[in-house]
Amino acid sequence: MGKFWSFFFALVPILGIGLFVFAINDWAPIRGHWFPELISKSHVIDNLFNFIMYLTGAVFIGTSIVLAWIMVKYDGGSNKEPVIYSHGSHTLEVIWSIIPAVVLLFIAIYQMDAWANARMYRPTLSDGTEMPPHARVTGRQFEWKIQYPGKDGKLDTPDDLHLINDLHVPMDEDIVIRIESMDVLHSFFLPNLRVKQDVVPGMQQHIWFHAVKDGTYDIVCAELCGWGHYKMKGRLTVEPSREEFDKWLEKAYAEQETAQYSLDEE
Ligand SMILES: [Cu+2]
Repeated sequence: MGKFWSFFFALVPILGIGLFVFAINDWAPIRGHWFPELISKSHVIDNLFNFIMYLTGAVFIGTSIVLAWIMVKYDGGSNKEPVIYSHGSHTLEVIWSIIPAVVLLFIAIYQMDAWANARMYRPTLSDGTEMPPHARVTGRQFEWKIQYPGKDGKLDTPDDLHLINDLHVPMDEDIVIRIESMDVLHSFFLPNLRVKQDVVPGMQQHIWFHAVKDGTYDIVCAELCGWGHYKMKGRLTVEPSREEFDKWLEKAYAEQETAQYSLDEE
């Protein structure tokens, strides 16, 4: 009977690993539970994620095999050898402290690239100055207000375009976005670009990315910010070129002006 329980508990890692294999390969019945399509030029986040996952995965499989083997080998029902009391092994303890310390140190150094890319290397213009924001995204309960600088390239001037939940950017360009909050903590999350940043009230922060595929993608809030948090989602449209983006901007601005005009008429 002891053997039954040994195998029963060994099912936990087996099912756990199975779940991962199904999710990574996008097999039924757990389709769509892995990363969404990557459209960022930089693969640094995915590489870091995969590295840590395969490392911890290997440790998990190794310890699970040892655990199952110990349960079978020292099963009380079939093992008639007398029990040995051990007070531990100093050498073993030193070894299993040093190995994780070295691994953690390695990860700490290995991830510096990802951190620097996301937080320190803000894209610059050809003359070396910081790239101005392409748009300002302001989170508030429960929507993303988006403000484009318009033709003059400056925010908070009369030719600005104001939209809700609708962010357009050109493809194959470095894009800087200024993010702010009007009320509580939100988190601006672009899953396909692997960009996620808490939006802190009172702070002006910048995020940047470089999309290499056009199309429409999700903007979501990744911070529980109130009862309507679930519906705080927007749309990111990556336009195939700068010309397409300019065309869209002109059209959207014209629409905004007509809308205001007819409102005054009434
Ligand atoms: Cu939110």
